[in-house]
Amino acid sequence: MILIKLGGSVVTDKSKPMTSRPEVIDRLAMELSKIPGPKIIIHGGGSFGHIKAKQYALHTGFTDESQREGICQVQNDMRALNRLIEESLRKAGVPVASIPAGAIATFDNGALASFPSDVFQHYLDIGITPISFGDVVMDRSRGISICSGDDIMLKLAADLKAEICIFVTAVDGIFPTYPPAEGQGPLPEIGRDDAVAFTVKDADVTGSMQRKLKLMFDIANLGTKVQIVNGLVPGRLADALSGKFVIGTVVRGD
Ligand code: IP8
Repeated sequence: MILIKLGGSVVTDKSKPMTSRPEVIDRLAMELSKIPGPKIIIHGGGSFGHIKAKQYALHTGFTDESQREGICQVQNDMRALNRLIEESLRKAGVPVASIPAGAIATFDNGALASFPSDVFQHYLDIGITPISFGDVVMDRSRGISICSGDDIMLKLAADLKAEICIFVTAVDGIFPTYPPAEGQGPLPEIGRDDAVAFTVKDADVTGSMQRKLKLMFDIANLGTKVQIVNGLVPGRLADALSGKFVIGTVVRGD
């Protein structure tokens, strides 16, 4: 089984509220449709999730009644983005079923506590591609949390023993320094002990690049091949899916 995360920066323009990238979504859906075999698609929030989640401080738990409006808005916006991606995949011939994390997952103190991965397996068993996404979820001790698409990736990779996890981003991979030096390519491979000089401080509501990378190392540690590819370059995802060499970064387990 292949797990694919379409990052929020690929499927949306992160700088403009509620702005999707329909041409990119359609092309990625087409690339995904060419690959036979079981796959699960997860997507991030981008400008449909992070902007309002931050505004209403939803990542800090349920602390104020005024957050109710924010919870409903962000859940609604994420479903709107999901609908666009779902429609695009269906148009490309991929039978998909949407499984929102907010409806099935619980967190406890900011960490994933329950998630019924078997539901995804049942859809796969009848040849339907499940699609889920980062969402506002109920938290047993804090009221609410933001579940990242990356949290879902780790859980599904572990429970359903994914062979390959592909993180589709808006960059070529992980670079040794940030911002990348002129003409510098991405690291072809990265391990937990390799130093990367991240300078980007404004992490979004689901954490910094370091946190995302830590989750990727955790997935790689399961024995799953983890690859980061640039979804803005036509054909990269299709090539990665078919096992061809692509520019990108492979994340090594220990
Ligand atoms: O972009 C975040 O998911 P991510 C989802 O995968 C929300 O971290 C609601 C901000």
